[in-house]
Amino acid sequence: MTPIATEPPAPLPSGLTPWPAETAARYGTVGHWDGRTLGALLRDWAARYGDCLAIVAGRDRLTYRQLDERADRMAAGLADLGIGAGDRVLVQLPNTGEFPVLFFALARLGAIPALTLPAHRLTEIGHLARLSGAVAYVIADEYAAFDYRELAAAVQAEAPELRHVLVAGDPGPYTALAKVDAEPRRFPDPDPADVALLLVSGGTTGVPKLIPRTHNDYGYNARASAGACDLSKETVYLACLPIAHNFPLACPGMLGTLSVGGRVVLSPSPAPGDAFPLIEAERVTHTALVPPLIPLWIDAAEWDPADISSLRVLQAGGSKLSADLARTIPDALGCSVQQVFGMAEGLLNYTRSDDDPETVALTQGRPLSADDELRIVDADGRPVAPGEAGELLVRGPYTLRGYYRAPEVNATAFTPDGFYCSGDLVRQLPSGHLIVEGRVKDTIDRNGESVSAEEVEGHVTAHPQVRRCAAVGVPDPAGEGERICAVVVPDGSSAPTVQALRAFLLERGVAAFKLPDRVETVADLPLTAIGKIDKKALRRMLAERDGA
Ligand code: OOB
Repeated sequence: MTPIATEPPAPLPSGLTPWPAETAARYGTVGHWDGRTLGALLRDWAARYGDCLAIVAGRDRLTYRQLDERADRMAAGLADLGIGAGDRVLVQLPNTGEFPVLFFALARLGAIPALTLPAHRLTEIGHLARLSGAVAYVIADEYAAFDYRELAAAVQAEAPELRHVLVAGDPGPYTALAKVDAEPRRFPDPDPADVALLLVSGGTTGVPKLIPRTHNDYGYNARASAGACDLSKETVYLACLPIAHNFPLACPGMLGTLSVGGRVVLSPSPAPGDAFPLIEAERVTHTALVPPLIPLWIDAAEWDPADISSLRVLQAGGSKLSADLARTIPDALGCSVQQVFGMAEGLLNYTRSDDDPETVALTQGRPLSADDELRIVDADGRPVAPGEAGELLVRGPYTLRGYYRAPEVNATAFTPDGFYCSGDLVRQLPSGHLIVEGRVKDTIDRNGESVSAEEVEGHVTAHPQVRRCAAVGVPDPAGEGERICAVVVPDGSSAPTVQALRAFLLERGVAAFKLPDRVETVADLPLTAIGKIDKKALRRMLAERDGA
């Protein structure tokens, strides 16, 4: 098949860059896109699983039927405020019962939630409010010692189109979300091929971008994920990562669990103190974490009295899980581990329950869909030899064709034939499983050698005195390039010295040019809003330490 380099299709008024018509038709014919909206899906699930418990959040316990009815009432209430099809609504809620109700209420109206994370602040929210042209902003009153009503005042001052601020909890000067409630009525079903929601890009560089996801593609994302992860009516899924993130929302997360009649438990945070009692009380079977949280869970499991023996699968994704940590999970937490390499832009890779343990420990899974098209290319865009590392490009039935209102970014983030350039450096095994080697640009330029930060981190973390490590390049005082700085969270009272660490790596057979030149100790690594290591913040911290 020779792809013809054509101009990518122009975005629709909704901001969606559509798939080519023939491709869209094929995704429909093979059943990936089933033509149902997210709002219609909830109606079907309520018909099928009516009195089963769908959502547990604090004191809220909603059956499928109750969730369906509440979504209808809130949709009517939102419509009474003048919010309708195509309107964007900025949503910034923690994991509470209001989230699923609002999510489906907006879907029923054809209004489009832009899903921001509780950790976002004025820089991100102001930018996303302007970019989306949102007419409403939905917040909690307070969460994690932060008052979102004050943030709302600052955002409103910057974003003139923002007419409504709706507050879960004490509304202060704004409108209580609980009052957004009216007699249910039916609204015209939105076009399943159009935008259902906007996800925020997880990139650790630059300002966040908005990712349009359609009813068709997101429904498929959730349903296929539920299948690949063997979810069933018996599944009790604990959402402890922020529910606005793609991973707990639909990979398979909340939507995947609801699609098979399971139960979703929302935890206010991933801290063991919040999550463990819920696992015990609700007999949770599945949950998802980012790798930096897993050692905390393993520590807590040693002393926390809660019984977490119901847990069957821990999904780990969002950043690289080391093989060593993967191997310790079954004994330490009494469950199996599943690696998930995904992105808000679309493509998902899962290890499967029938993969052998070493494949689960060593790889980040294989693509979800038979129609995920992967290309692994070198710096010139040419396919690498099988098994070699290169940049992962992808297109498929749930991978975006363009960011929302971002023509300049789109010109470089996509190939002319519609592949998304992920920036991830991967290698693919003959089995189809991928190994993530790092980011294409997360390299340290040391004496003319390009060193993968991720590779250094893997070796350093293997040292018994190292709990976590992030490798970053710092300016070389003696020359043009960079030196390798290993920023280390010690395991125990002290980190290894730079000499000890270098000796340890040499012992492992690591090339001399990859050895850290410097070790910095920190109590904790700075994390992004979802809990990945924040290298931008780390570089700032090192520059401050160096008095630059
Ligand atoms: C998930 O989504 P995002 O959008 O927050 O971040 C995507 C990026 C990927 O491009 C990759 O660089 C990194 O996060 N990543 C991983 C990884 N999973 C994601 N890097 C190494 N190993 C992994 N397992 O993070 C996300 C979305 C859906 C499901 C799971 C994670």
